[in-house]
Amino acid sequence: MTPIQVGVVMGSSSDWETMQHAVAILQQFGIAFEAQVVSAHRMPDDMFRFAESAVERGLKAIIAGAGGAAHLPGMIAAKTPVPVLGVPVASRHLQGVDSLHSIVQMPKGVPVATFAIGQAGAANAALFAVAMLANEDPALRAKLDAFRAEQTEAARNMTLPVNE
Ligand code: RP5
Repeated sequence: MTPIQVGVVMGSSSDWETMQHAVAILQQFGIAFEAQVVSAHRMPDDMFRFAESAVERGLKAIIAGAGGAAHLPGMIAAKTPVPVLGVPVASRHLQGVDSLHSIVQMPKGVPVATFAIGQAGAANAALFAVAMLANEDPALRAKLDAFRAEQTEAARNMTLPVNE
């Protein structure tokens, strides 16, 4: 079995609607991953165990999504040198601006790569993880190139009602 390369964690099952878009990209590229709920506030000991074991379990990147007081990505980054990619989940009252600020404003020395709020951020975090892994994997790089080429073609084929 291929060893797990990417860990996907989120603060609540309510984040799945957003975070499934990260998982879909990892599946599309055939990346071995694990996905689970790890709440910074409701299960802090589990969060530390997850972060502390990331290196020995061979994780190359961790995609962490959270909403509101979104401390999960930053606290995981505080406990592991494995790169953490943070996804701000849109919150009910502040539409994810709170999540974005919570994730992006890390103190110097403990970085979290922070992506856009919501679905685009989740998908892009996974694409970023793929790009990192592709540095050491020519076959994966070829898949990423093909993905980009298809995307370019789709954009070129876009039409506007005014021209039809
Ligand atoms: C955060 O609180 C989670 O990441 C989630 O975005 C938010 C709300 O969680 P639930 O109350 O829906 O479980 O920790």
